Amino acid sequence: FSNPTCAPGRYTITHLFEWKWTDIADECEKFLGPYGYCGVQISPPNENRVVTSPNRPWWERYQPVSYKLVTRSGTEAEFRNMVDRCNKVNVRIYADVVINHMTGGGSGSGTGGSHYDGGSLSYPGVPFSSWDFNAGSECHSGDGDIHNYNDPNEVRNCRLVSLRDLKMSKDYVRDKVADYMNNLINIGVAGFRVDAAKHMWPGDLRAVFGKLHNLNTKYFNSGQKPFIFQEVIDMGGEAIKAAEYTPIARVTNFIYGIKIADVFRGNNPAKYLKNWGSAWGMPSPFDVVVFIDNHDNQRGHGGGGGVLTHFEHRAYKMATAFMLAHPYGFTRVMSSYDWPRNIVNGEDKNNWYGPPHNGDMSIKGRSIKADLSCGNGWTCEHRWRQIYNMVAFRNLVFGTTVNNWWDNGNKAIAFSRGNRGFIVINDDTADVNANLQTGLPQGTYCDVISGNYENGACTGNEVHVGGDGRAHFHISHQSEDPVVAIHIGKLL
Ligand code: LAG
Ligand code: CA
Repeated sequence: FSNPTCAPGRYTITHLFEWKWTDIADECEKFLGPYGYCGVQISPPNENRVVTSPNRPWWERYQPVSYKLVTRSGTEAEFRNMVDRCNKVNVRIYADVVINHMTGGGSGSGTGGSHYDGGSLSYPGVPFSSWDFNAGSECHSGDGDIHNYNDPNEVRNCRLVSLRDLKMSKDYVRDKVADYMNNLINIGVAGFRVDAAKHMWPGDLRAVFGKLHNLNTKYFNSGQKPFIFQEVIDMGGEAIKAAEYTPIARVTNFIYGIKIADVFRGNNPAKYLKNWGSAWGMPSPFDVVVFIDNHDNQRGHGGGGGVLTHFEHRAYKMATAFMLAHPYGFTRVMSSYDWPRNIVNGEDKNNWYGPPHNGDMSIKGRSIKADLSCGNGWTCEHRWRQIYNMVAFRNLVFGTTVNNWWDNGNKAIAFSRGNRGFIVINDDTADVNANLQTGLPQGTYCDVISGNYENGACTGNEVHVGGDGRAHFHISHQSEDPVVAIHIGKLL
């Protein structure tokens, strides 16, 4: 399950957090396909609890009510249409599956009209009843909630923030979950982000994944398995380790964004990135999905703050450029919406804010500006030139290694990817003014950070590589984008 199921030549996904299915379908055709993205991680597609206090927070989607495909993102028909249209332009859909638990306490109806009662553990839309949940015989924490992250049994059998914990050791539960995932596979999704994987036993996950069909041959070669990445938050200090899950499928690497934030905030000189990867205590590159931030830690949820986000755009763009230029891991670009941050005593009081919406609370579509960026409250980091051009860079240099490493002994670095691409990043407090070995063939290249290569001309800075492979780089430390990236696809 660790092989990304991208179409050939594509190596990065983007998380279109809280987007509508109709918008994603359009985005696949107009942007993600043409600009070389592999796929989209979508918000959970199954029916969830409708939370009105606060009013429709993003996190209501992490409280499943049933596996019907009806959410704020759209109907089942819209979902099917999106999957079909995206696959047709070689863009894959990766579904976020919430299978560890159902809702918290309370009762009501979900986004698809199904009834739920978290008090009596009744979910007729599946159906699940009290037999299907962990209880006192499995969870020994006293109040039924998770408190002690040093006790693996408690983390896996008790309730995460009071969410009703499914008894995944039961065949019936395994079957219902596998049926849901197989329904998505049959519709044409290419894989899954498995929510809260740390809160499920590796053996139970292995059993569920073992029931999964191969991908739909309407879009994929026969015999292809879904790509699975398990959300395991392992920062090193707890009983449960990512290594328990990597033999099953990939895991999300949360240490990555923390360490990268440290570097691009200038707290750890960039020169140390020379041996970035497993030497930094991180898993094998083939076992991980890497990202600068995700929908949780960008707002202080899910164990964390401290990561760079679109709010710190300068450092964020540098960090993302490094991530996409470096071969370590399978890359995911976060795509966010804006919200009015209100940090009081280190906590964002508005971290629950849902997506941009209309008066009736339906999700607002994104609008597109002349420079390809988004409006209507959508941040669309995946449409920032400094980011989408590095997605193309990554596609172009795939399979090469890091060569021609250079650093100034401090916070400015440069490296090539084989003889196909070269990047210089100046995170220092002085200009970079240097003649560097790029490893590239002689020619005039277009810097894809400062501009685009359009109709045979470069709208940004040109870089002249001589017959000896050397080129001169001047990067002001005051630049909004103190990065230059060139590759053989943009040779003038
Ligand atoms: C995840 N990964 O393991 C998701 O990435 C994360 O976004 C989910 O939590 C979590 N697991 C459960 O799927 C989010 C919010 C929580 C929220 C939860 C359920 O970070 O804050 O809890 O979704 O909606 C909310 C309230 C809690 C309350 C709970 C149950 O914040 O105070 O106890 O609902 O009513
Ligand atoms: Ca559990």
